[in-house]
Amino acid sequence: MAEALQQGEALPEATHEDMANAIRALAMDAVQKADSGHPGMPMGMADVATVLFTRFLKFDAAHPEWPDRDRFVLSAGHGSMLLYALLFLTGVPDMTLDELKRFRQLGSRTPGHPEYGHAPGIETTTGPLGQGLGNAVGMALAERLLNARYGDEIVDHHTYVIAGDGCLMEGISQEAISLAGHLKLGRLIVLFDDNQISIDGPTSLSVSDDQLERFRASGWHTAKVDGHDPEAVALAIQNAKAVTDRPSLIACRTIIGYGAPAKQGTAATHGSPLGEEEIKGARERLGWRHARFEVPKPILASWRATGARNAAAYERWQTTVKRLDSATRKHLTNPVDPEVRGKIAADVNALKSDFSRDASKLATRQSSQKVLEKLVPVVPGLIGGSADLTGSNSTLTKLHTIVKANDFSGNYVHYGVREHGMAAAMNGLALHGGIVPYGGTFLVFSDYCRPSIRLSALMGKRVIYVMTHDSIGLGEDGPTHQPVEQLAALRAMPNLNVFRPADSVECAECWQIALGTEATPSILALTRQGLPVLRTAHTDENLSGKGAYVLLEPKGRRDVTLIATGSEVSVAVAAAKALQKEEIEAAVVSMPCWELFASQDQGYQDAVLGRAPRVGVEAAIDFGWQKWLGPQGIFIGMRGFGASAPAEELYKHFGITAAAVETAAREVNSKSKK
Ligand SMILES: Cc1ncc(C[n+]2csc(CCOP(=O)(O)OP(=O)(O)O)c2C)c(N)n1
Repeated sequence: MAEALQQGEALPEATHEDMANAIRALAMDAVQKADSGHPGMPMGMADVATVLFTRFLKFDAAHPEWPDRDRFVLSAGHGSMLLYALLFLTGVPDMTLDELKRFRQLGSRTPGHPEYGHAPGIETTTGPLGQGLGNAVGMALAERLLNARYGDEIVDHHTYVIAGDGCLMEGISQEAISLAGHLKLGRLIVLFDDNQISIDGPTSLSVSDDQLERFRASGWHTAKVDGHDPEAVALAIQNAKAVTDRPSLIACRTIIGYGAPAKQGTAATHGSPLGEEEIKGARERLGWRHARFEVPKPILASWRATGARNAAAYERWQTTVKRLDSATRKHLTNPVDPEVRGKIAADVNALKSDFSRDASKLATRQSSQKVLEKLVPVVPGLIGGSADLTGSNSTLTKLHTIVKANDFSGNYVHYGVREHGMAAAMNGLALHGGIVPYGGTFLVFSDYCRPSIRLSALMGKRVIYVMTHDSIGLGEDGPTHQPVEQLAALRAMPNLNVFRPADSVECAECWQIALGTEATPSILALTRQGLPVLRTAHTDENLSGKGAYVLLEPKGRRDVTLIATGSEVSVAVAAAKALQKEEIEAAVVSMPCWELFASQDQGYQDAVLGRAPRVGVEAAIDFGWQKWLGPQGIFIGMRGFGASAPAEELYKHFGITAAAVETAAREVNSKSKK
């Protein structure tokens, strides 16, 4: 048991070694108690982390949400006990010794890998290797963007990352490193746990990169140190901080499982408990004579002093920030406050009214651009971008200026052809706070972003993915570029709103929802091809907000319900009109967001879907559609990959036409009468 500290008690200062060993002991003990986990990395990086926290990291354990704190990202998330031990030792509220004892147990704040939101000080969810590094690039970018807006007195901090061999082997690391180097993110400092071990054994089994050369080639400052020499580590961090025009990599040569007598330096320490014998030996070797989970008073006191080291700086910052007017101050942490929400609603309604009167066809990607033209000045911290498809995604407006390495006053990022890096960076931008990121690519390349989209969803962050060219409707680029299974795959992901607006009016509504939804990321699946306006009668109500609604209701009975999304809603409307001539009364349900519709009460769902037999229309595969169509329903859509041809021909070729919908409607209608 850690002994309770009395306030003001004078205790001798603990040595660096003692403080680092406290991390090692807690990691060994917690992993052993849980009977699973990764002791090797926390034991190996304990020295580096101790130097970083005791001498450099600007944070205040009593106020872990301080917006101007340095960010610490544990990209090598399997080493979660390193982070949990640091948070406990420095005195972050909620991270108690009991939580360490409940490592990896249900409902604890200490799950197997660090999960954002489980305790303050966990800056991001890590575990999928490389993602933390990608997030950190976004955080470091956020810092510069907000610094350009708020000034040095309000925003002036560093982003530190611990990344392992695994993080650097992952492809995403290349995108992240390259983007950070290009943007010259000088306040990003990566501490590479250069222990030359991964799960299968020595890294020489699978990699021979010269990591320093690799980072240097992307414009980074690099250094190499003995990760068990605290002075060398401190000097390297100090030097890295002095290099302000480039991000820094410090390769810290460490011994995985440092202190474990038989296992240190081997993959055996990576992901399994060390075992009682080995732990006993490690305690002896490290000179740690204390019981399990015991941190002696002087050592804990030194750690707590580290946690309180910046208390005065925090107070000073609080005084400074009070000088800002209240709206600007609020936007630093909450860019879409109620006032901004009100402005968005007013602008969206004005736009919807304009759109509803416009007879010309417009692709939803273009409608989206028009929405952005209105909202860019309204939403503080709205940062756009695209992975080199700016013109195609229509993500840039006349009101944007470009973010550049030496000028962060802009609000649009050319992410380059780095979809995965963009998505991970957008997570970092959102996690940092003060920023609402959106970024574009083709919907088919959502697959390239998917691991990061999953983390936006898991963490519950407002990241807006503008994914255009959302079906065979993109035409001639062919099946490599035509998404068919992506909508279903994205809809399978929990806590992700997948929007597929049918026209400009719905597009404006979907943007409004995406911007107003703080704890859920959004996909806006938008067309390349022009679409007619279907919502010709203006209403202030955001009909897309319920996920689906009746767009066209027959006057009398309903013989059939046609359910469609996006570009196929107009196909359904055409079919409904044709069916009426045959006295088949068809309702059309537009369903821009399955997830929001599924969250409505049963009464609303029943009212919208009705009792008549159903036909679904979407230029994608049918996976998931049964939920809405029932066993008797018919789906009109794709059965396999697309083809290269003009869009209109493709719709005919694949049988996604009003005529096909009419035939299906006749069939379900006559079956229901039998
Ligand atoms: C994307 C991804 N792939 C695979 C894994 C499984 N995994 C966890 S740790 C690890 C090895 C990491 O090696 P290294 O970064 O050197 O960590 P160390 O052995 O030094 O702790 C692997 C393959 C993962 N967590 N994420």
